[in-house]
Amino acid sequence: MTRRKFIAGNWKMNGSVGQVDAFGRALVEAAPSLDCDLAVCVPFVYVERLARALESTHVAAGAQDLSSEVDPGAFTGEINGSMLAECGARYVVVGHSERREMFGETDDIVVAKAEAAIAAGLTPIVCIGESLEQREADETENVLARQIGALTRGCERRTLEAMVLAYEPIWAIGTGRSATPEQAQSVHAFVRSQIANWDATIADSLPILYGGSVKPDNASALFAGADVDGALVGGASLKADSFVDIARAVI
Ligand code: G2H
Repeated sequence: MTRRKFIAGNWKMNGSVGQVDAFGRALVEAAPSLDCDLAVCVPFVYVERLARALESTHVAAGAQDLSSEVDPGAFTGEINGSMLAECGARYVVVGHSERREMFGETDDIVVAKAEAAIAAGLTPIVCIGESLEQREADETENVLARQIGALTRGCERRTLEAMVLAYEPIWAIGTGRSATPEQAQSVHAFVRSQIANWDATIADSLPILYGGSVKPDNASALFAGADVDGALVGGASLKADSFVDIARAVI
């Protein structure tokens, strides 16, 4: 199956009103020439503003987290998927390694958040990946198999059919040290085979993004991998120019 490439930005805890407005203006201009799916996941407070700025384009706005609680209630500080959808979000990053590591998100929480996203009509971009210690100990495939197993066991079928996966080796995140195209393709093929063991049809259509120091100068080599369906881009998504250049690297 031919999978359309998908480039998603993850601004992390960066940005300002001015930056959102400038990004929106640049993308309105560039979007007609970009032949791929696109999304930009920004801090909660900017989602609505970005969604409005991009409404004339095929570029979606998204968030970087959501509550695992679906219904409104006494959950101080939490934001649920319906609120994000009402503000114009179409995607939400779930289980980024920064949330797993710094905020104690377990595989079970990641499953619950992916389910909550789907319940609200959002597409979850679910992140998986190994640390440097795990890679050096030859544990990469075990770690990924555990993370994927949690998803295939815990998620409903409709969630797995709709989700996007992002493979982000933790050692490549924000370090300037990307995985090589060969490393990325080999892990993506493994990830797809793990999903195929559970359901070959879903594995075939599942978008698997690569994340970790993707930049305009390494994007096209990464995208050449048969199982690399695009990228989740952090630092290089903060400027419209580099985000657009990455999207132009799609073959
Ligand atoms: C990995 C990625 C975005 P960066 O976290 O999710 O960030 O491209 O800055 O490594």
